Amino acid sequence: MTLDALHPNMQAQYEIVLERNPGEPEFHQAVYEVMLSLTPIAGKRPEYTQWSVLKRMCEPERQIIFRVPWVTDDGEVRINRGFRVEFNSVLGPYKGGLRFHPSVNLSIIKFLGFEQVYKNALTGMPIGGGKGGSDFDPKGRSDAEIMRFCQSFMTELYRHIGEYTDVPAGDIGVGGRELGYLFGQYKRIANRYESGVITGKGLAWGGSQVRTEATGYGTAFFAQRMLAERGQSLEGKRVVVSGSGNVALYAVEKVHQLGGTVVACSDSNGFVVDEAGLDIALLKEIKEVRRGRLSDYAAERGGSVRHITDGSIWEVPCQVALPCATQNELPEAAALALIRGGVELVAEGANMPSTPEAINVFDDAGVLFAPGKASNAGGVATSALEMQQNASRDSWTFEATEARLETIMASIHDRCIETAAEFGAPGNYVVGANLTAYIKVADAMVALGVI
Ligand code: NDP
Ligand code: 2IT
Repeated sequence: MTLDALHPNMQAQYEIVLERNPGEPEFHQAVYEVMLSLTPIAGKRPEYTQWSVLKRMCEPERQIIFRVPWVTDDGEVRINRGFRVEFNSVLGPYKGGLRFHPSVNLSIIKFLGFEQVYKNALTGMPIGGGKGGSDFDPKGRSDAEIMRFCQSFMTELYRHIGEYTDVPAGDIGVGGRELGYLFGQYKRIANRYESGVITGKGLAWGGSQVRTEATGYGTAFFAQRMLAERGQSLEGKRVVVSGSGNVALYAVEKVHQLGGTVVACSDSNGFVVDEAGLDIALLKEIKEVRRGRLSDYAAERGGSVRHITDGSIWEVPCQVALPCATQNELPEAAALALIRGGVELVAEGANMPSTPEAINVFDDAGVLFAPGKASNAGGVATSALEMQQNASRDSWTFEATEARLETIMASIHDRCIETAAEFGAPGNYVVGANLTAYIKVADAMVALGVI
């Protein structure tokens, strides 16, 4: 991430971001990646890069940090920190997930919120961008502890959110169970059944078909479209997916439905290699129902499955790689290992899993690369479909909703390709995604004035 790589018009602005946000490396990284993509319009299209637009884009509209006290099953008082960064509402209410993970801090929530603004713009839906969460670690906690934590978290958050204001959803460590407790507490405090205040809800209480599957399915649809553009498909491809949470599981499922074979996935303790192709039913049972580990998968699946705890999943040879775990999980050395293993395409299911150095390696080697803000946008797009169903008190079938998701992913793909070609970077999905989204947000910010 060198200053020299940025267009001269961007350098001073990036330096200000560094100065105003010390100690926030993930946030710096996310801003840098977008600024790098602005080169084709910097100096040429002043209406998009004028100081105030970019400067305002780098400053969240509102940042909320709060104490979350809760009591363990043993009667101990614990204090966590809660965050909600309401980044940009020029296109619609703030929209973005909540992450519960011990690594959460302001830098991580700001990078995620910044990414979300552009991702949400790419979906074509009327949603702004925000993100939140807590440094709470849900691992090993009982249901009752999770519930008390969620209730305490919402007791502060409720005053900041609303169907027309800010609409949270899930992210790492926040799934259907947590969203249920969060929505329940909101409903109780607000004394109204405001379905559209949270997305990712259960099907019995206002949720949408396909929202659970949407991010992983969308990532696979996006990869399929990238291949189709080159007269290929996922059929017969050897695929590696990192992570084994919500996004990873449904990426695996859709890749299998599209004829590919996923031979490896991971969690924070290691990865499994299953040459016959991962058994998705067993994986879902272990991860979603039992909240177990990949070591359980290896033990129960038997055969030649290997559980490896001292290496990198990116050493497993594959043609398609879908990083679906967390930020910066795919550094330069991993990119080089993937290339040695014959990778042809990388599509990000996670947010910012590849470092800038890794992306350079893929570029130089001619590997097709899709950034998360394009390829994982299916989750938030389906959240917007959930809001649409809630607003009209309707619910759609699985088939109809999945068809909408597939169309949205195709249209994001095609817009990226068109914009990249228009601005002299044909086939570059990073430039295509960042410029498409940036121009959309910038246009709206100019139209709405200095606010
Ligand atoms: P989950 O909590 O369901 O799963 C996360 C997975 O990643 C787990 O397998 C977890 O392993 C692994 N993981 C998380 N943090 C780390 C870490 N620091 N080191 C190693 N492994 C880690 O989260 P999701 O599947 O929802 O999210 C995965 C990624 O996708 C995130 O980047 C998220 O921001 C992004 N995303 C999620 C969307 C959604 O709708 N849920 C939408 C778009 C993007 P372990 O269980 O061992 O911790
Ligand atoms: O990163 C993401 O896009 C999400 N975690 C989903 C956000 C949402 O509001 O559905």
